[in-house]
Amino acid sequence: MLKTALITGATSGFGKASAQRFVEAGWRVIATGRRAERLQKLVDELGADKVHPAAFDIRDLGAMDAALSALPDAFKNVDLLINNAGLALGTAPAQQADLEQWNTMIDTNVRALAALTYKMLPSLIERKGGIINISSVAASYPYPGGNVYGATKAFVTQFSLGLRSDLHGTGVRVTSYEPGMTETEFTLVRTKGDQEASDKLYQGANPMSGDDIAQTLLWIANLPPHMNINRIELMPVNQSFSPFQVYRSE
Ligand code: NDP
Ligand code: 8X3
Repeated sequence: MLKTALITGATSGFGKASAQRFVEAGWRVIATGRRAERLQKLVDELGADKVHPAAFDIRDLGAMDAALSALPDAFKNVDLLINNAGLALGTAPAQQADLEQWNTMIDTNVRALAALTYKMLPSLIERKGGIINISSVAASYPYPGGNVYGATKAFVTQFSLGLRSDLHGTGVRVTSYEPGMTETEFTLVRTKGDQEASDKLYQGANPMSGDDIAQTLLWIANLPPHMNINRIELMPVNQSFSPFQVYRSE
């Protein structure tokens, strides 16, 4: 029987590559994001019987409800929720940051993710489905300018582990997926469209790609149903850890 994945943030990066990989592997995909034309491209590429586009701003809970109510019969039974839509905004230290940017990250990465999960739980429990929450290495390793972004991802990781506890005995699997540097539109969004800054960050680093991420997400989804990956952390080989910073007075 065909399985169905609801993948948020499927217009770009991890989400788009995952929609492609999952459909290629025989899944149906509900693909969400604000950019409707990009979702339509996925439908054109992968087929209307395999991809259902749901264009809405994930922070708009009314639009989320409407999109869930409008799912066609063939896409109604969701087996896997991939909570991927998210963003970082800014790299300034907290004392110089923009409060609006903080609110946008909290509304998208935390509030919307929690709301969609809440709304999907009854059907995921009924189907013994799965949830993969896209967290980040930023959840565990603080870095200058990571402030609220890292904190939103720490929420995602801890929420995932809490869900594991609450869903004990239901058969529902939950994974906190915590990647490091991956070249997508992430840095372009973070820097408000600074292509040069994005290129500079990834240049020579051999970062992971959206498709690398998609392949591992598919691997997790296809594991035998008695196995649960609680947390998984990935980095490109060229990324690792640095020493603590130490401020020295004169
Ligand atoms: P992209 O910017 O390439 O993709 C982000 C996706 O999120 C887009 O499809 C975008 O869709 C969607 N999205 C953002 N805001 C909203 C919104 N308000 N409503 C609906 N959809 C929204 O970045 P990535 O693929 O890299 O990021 C995917 C996830 O991975 C994010 O949660 C990110 O934090 C996380 N991550 C990324 C890492 C990296 O190095 N790239 C590393 C670790 C984690 P649209 O704009 O069309 O609405
Ligand atoms: C994205 C990875 O290191 O840029 O979550 O915060 S990082």
